[in-house]
Amino acid sequence: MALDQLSKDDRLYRMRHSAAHIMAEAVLEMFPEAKFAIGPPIDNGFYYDFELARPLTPEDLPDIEARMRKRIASDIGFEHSTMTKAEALQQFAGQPFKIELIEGIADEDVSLYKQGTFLDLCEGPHVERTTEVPPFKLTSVAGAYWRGDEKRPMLQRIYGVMFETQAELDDYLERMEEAAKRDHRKLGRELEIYMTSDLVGSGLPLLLPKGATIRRLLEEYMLTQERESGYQHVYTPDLGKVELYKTSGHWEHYQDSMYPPMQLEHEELVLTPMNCPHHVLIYQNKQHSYRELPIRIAEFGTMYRYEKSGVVGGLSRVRAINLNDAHIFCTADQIKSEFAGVMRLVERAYATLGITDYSYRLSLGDRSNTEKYVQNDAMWDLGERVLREAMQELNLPFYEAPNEAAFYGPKLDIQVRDVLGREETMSTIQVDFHLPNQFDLAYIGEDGEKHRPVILHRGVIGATERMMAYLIELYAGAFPTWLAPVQAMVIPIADRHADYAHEVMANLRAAGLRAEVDARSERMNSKIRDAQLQKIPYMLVVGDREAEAQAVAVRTRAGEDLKSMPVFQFIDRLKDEIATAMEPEEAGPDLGH
Ligand code: TSB
Ligand code: ZN
Repeated sequence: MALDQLSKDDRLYRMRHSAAHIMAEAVLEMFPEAKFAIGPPIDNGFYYDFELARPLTPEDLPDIEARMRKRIASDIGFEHSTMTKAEALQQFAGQPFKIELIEGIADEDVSLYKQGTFLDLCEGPHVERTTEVPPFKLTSVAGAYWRGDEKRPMLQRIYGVMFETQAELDDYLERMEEAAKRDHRKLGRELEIYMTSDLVGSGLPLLLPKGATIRRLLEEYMLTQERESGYQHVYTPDLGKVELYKTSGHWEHYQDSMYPPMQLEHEELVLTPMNCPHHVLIYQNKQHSYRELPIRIAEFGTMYRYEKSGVVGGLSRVRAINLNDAHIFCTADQIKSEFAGVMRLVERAYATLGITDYSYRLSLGDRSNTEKYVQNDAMWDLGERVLREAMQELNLPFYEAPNEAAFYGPKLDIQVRDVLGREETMSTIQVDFHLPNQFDLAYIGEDGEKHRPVILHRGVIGATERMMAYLIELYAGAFPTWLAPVQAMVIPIADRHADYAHEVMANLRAAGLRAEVDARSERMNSKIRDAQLQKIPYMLVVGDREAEAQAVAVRTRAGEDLKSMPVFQFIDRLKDEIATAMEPEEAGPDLGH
């Protein structure tokens, strides 16, 4: 079929798929011993996985590209054929990954495509001739496990991007370049927000003073909001006995994500993968009457999860997670109003943080997967119904995702996208009828009898690490003043102004603001530039005139000159700005305040 008659998606699918084959042929020419795995089209491009005698470097990519272009220009056809499995096994002798794929095919015959010297096991479809392949670029090499399984060999994956026109390709590459500038891993290092160390381990970032300031500000903000909303804060240890997690069900359904037990004297301890069991025990510490409910137990709790090494990275997916966690113990009648209360907290926090681009995902359990999810259809039905109704009553749109629930119940997740467009969960509200049963939780009802409470698990700003990664990228490091680790840099014009500069800094600090002095003997302009590069909101330049008038000459990081003003006036101005930012007009949907 002629390419131009197909839908754009079909055309791009064939083109990208064909480019993957052409890339494989180029790699075969460079590495005759190469072992081939799979090479599918993906969003924006394609990849192919290989096992090669040496690691590829980015410098190899132009060479591979040049070989591909030569093949594309030669206008070679893609030829389809079939053979029996037995023939295919012979044909692909010495290609262990292809052999494994052939063995996994149910049909008698297998489908193949050939272009030039490269024959591949493949269902197609492809373009007819190599000249139909449009502009592309190879972008990176990464490690990828065969079949995504970390117990299988690690292969090398070459990624390419491809669009129908050069303009679309250029546009995409430009957007990626912009995104790379905002990448929180790059900015996190440059702005001294966090570091990592091989000696500590992957997924275990260390927050530097500036990162610690941001995290503390996020925590203080949420603690205030939660106190106002009737939450009680607790502190619980990062360890617990295996027994505890056997009771809760984590041991049975969540063990893959847990660190192995530590045997000590006569105890077996694990790092907590979630805070719920500890909070449940706090609820159980005394008897509760229906009049006390809902009881909202909150903690910035640390959870330790064994996330696969391939997926941890920067701050967005870590192995020690500091979660803005809470467990709400309530009656069945209170679920919806508590749910709405959490939504209000989320809306308010997002408005303050400047997060506007997000969607609601109803995350469901796969009931046939009894390893991952507790088995109890009635419970799943009820949880899902409650969440659906709660969202409908709030008039909030949501989409559904199978196999994304917690092991104990369905969740309503709030999804954001990182600079590269990858979706991740920031906030979550979960309905749980399971843990209350496991721990035999009760409250005394109006009738004087024991009743079972429900637990709502929730994270409003989610994990502080993930939130920080998101905010760094959202603001490209230029945090709003209330969240900026350093709000004002005082810059003395000459050494003789250093004393006055320190006086200004002390005044700002006494007013609760975060200020520093750049006392280096650099030129003033280069100090201003450095402060701008550090994305510090205000630069306060001080010389003879300012010292005399108890003033500061104010510049913003955007390059605006606000001229000279008395120190106290600058302090008032900053405090106003912060107060306004922290009580924004609520933009989101009306959740019935
Ligand atoms: C909300 N027990 C509940 C809690 O009470 C719980 O732990 N839920 S969770 O497993 O869904 O995790 C809560 C949130 O933590 C997620 O929504 C996500 O925002 C964040 N999170 C989970 N794993 C990671 C990770 N590896 N790195 C960063 N953040 C994570
Ligand atoms: Zn929980």
